[in-house]
Amino acid sequence: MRFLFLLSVSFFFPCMLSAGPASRTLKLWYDEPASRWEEALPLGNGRLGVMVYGGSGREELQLNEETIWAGGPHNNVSPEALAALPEVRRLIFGGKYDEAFELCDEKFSLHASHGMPYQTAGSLLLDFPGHQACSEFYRDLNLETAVATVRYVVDGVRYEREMFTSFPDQVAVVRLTASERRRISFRTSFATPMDNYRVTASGDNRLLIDGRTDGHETIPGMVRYRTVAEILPEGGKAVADSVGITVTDADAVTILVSVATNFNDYRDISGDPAERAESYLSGARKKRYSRLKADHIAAYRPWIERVSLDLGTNAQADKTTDVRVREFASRFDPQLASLYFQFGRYLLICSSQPGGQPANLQGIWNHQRFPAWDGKYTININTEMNYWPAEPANLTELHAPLIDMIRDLSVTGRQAASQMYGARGWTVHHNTDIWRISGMVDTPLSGMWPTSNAWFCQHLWDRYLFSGDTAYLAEVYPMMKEACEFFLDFLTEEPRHGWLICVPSISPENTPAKAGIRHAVVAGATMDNQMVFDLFSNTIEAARTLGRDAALADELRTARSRLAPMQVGSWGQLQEWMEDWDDPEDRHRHVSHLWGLYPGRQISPYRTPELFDAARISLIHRGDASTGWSMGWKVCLWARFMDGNHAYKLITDQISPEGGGPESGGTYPNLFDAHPPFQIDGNFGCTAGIAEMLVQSHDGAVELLPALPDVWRTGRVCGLRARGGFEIVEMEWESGRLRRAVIRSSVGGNFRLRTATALKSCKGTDFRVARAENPNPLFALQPTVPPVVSPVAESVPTVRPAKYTYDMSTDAGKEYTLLF
Ligand code: FUC
Repeated sequence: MRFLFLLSVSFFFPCMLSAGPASRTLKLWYDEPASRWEEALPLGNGRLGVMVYGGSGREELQLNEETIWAGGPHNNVSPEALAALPEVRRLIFGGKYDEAFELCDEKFSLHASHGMPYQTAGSLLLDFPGHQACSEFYRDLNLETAVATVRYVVDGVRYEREMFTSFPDQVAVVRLTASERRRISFRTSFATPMDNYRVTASGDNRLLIDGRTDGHETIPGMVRYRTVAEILPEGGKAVADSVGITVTDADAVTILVSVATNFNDYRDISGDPAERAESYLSGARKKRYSRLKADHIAAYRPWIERVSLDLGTNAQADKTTDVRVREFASRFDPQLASLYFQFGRYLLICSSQPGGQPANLQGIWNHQRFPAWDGKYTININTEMNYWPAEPANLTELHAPLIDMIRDLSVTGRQAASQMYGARGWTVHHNTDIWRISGMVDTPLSGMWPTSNAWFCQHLWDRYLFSGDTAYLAEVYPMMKEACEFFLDFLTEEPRHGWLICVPSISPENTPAKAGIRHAVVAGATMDNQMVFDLFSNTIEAARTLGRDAALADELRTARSRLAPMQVGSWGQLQEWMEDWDDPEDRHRHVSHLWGLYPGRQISPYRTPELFDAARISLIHRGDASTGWSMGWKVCLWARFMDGNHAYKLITDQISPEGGGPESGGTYPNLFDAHPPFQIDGNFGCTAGIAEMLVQSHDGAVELLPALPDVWRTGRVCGLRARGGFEIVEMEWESGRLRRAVIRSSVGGNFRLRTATALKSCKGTDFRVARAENPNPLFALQPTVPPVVSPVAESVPTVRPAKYTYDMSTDAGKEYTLLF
C-alpha cells in the first residue's frame, strides 16, 4: 500500500530529486564506522579523491590525486615486432598456435615495462582522544549534495563532521563542530604506504607532505606531489610538533586539504606542485565554510539532478546500506536498485571531470602503492565500460576525459602502428596508463590485441549520435580515419575463404581449451571482426556527414564487404572464434563475441534474428554469476535481448556481497563493485544496463521500456538521453504499461518511437505509423551481413513481442508529450 501511495504522489511533481520519495533516501548510510577500505565512502571532484572511514576515535581520510602515477614519460613499443610479424602469421595459418604465442611473447612485448601503477597520496589521520566509545553513531554519503557526514555523542556532547571535495575550489574540506563550546580536541597526522616522502608540520597550522612516486619496471618515478592540510580552528589552540598538529578546546574547526603534482600532460611534468597546491588553498581560504559548502553543492547538484529514477520504495529503505546489500537478493528493494543506479552516476561525476584524466580501473580511489592490475586503464573492456553510462545517463560532458585520452593515444599509437605492424594510422594494445603507452603489455593471451583503437572510435562516434553535433564530429573524425588506415594496412587475407581478418588476434583473455588450443593467439576472432566492421561503417557515415574523403569511404566499403562474417556454430551459438571451437561449458568472464550486440549494434532482433538467437544461446551457456564487470556487461546484454527479468536477475547477482573467489564478484558495503577486488567498471556497467532496460536507441528507433522486469511494475524516470539528440524528459509507467512520456528534441528531425504500448496522442505533432527506414541520419543502420550458419545448428528462437512503431517530426528545442 505504502509503495503505491508514494508512487502515485510522485507523479504529480516535476522531475526533481527533492520531489520523489527516492530523494529522501538518496544516501548511503551506516550505524558503524568503516572497518576496512571497502566500507569507507568515496568523495571526489574528478581530480581529488577522498575515502572517508568515519571513525569516532579516529577519522581516516585516504587521499588520491588523479595524476599520482609511478614512472614518467615513456612508451613501450617493441622494435622487434615487425620483423617477426610474417612468421607469426605463417605459424597461425599453419595451425601452430603455441609457437605463434611464444614468438609474440618474445618479440611483441618490450618486457622492460608493462605500464605504471596509479598510486595513493596517503591518509590524513584525525585522532580524537576519548571518542572511541560513543553512542548514536551515524555516518552517510548524501548523493544529492556529495557531502559525507559523521555524527555521534560522547559524554552528552553531540559531535558532527562534514566532508566534501569541492568542485569549484579544488580542495577537500572537513568541518568539525560540537554541541558545546571548547569541546573539540584532536591530533592531525599523516600515514602512507608510499616511499620517498617527507612530512613537515609548521607553526602556521599546516601539515606538508612532499613526495615522489615510485620508479617501476625500469622507468624512474618522476611525479612529484605536495599535500597541504591547513587547520583553521575557531577558539582553542593549535600546536605543531615535528610530524603533526594538535588542536585543543576549539569551538569548531575547518580543515582544508590541497594536493597537487608536477604533471601537465603525458609528455610534460614540469609543473610546480607546491605552487599549485598553494594556489588552490589561497582561493579556498578566502571563503567561510558555509560559502565553500554552498558553492560545492551548487556546482555538483545540477549533474546529479539531470536524471531521477523512481522504482518505488519499501521498508528496506529504512535499513543501513550494508544490510540492504546483503538482503537484496532475498528481499525486494526497488529503491536500492535506483540508489545503485544514481551511485554509478555519482561515481562518474566524481571521477571524470572535463579537463582531467579519465576514470581508471578504480575511478580515482586507491589506497595502495601497487594496486591490483596497477589500477591502469585496461582497455579491452574495463575503461570503455566506465563510459557506458556517460551518454544515456545524461553526463555527456564527462565523456570528455576519455576522448582526450583517445586523442593522446592517436599520437603515441602511431609508434605502435608503424614500428610493430608497418601500418599507417595508430593503434593501442589492451592496456594504457597516464603516460599513454601504446605497445603490448603482459602475455599475448591478453596483450596481443591491437584493436582497442576500434573500440575507442565507437565512443567517438556514439557521442556524435547522441548529440548530432557536427562540429564535434569534425574534431574527432581524424582519429577515426587514422584508425581505419591502420586496419586497411593490418588486415590480412585469410587463405581458406579470402576473408579479411586481424592476425594475430585474440578473443580477449579466453582460450578455446576444449579444442586443444592452449595458447589462443589466432586469426580473426569474432570480436575483432565486429569492431573493425563497426569502425569502417561509422567512419563511412562520418565522412558522408562531413562531406569528406569519398575515395577513402569507397575503399572502406570494399574492405568491409570482404570482412569475415559472423558465424553460427554447431550448437546454435554465435561463434567466438573463426573456427567452431566454442565450448558449451565455457563460463569465461569475457563475452567478447557479444560485442556486436552490446555495445555494438550489429545484432538485432528485427534485422538479424538468426544472430540474435545465436548470441542469446551463447550467453545462456556462459552463465550469470561472474566477476563484477562481467555481470554489469550481462545486464546490458540481457537488456538488449529485451529480457528484463534476466537483466534484473543479473542486477541481483551484482548487488550481493562478493563471494570471496576471484570470479565471484558482487558489491561491497560501500556499494563499490567487487571484481573482486574493487574495480569501478562493474558499477558503471550495471548503471548503463539499468538505463538500457528503460530506453534504447541503437537500432533505428527510440524504444521505450524495452526490457522492463516484472518486479518494476510502476515507476518513473526523468532525464535519460537517446541517440538523435532526444531527451526523455519524463517517462511514467504503471502495471508494466507505459503511460506517459515527454520527449525533448535538441536538434529536431524525425523521432521514431518503438514501444510495446499503442500511442494514443502526442500533443504538438502529428504522429503516424512508421513505414520505411528511419529518415533521421542519426539513426542510420549499419548494413546487415548474412551469417554463415553451421548445418547442424539448432537454435531456440526467442519469442518476440509485437511492437508499435511511429514517426513524428520534431523541432529543435521543443518538447512533446506522448500519452499511451
Ligand atoms: C581484464 C579482465 C580481468 C580484470 C582486468 C583488470 O584483464 O579480464 O578480469 O578486470 O582486466
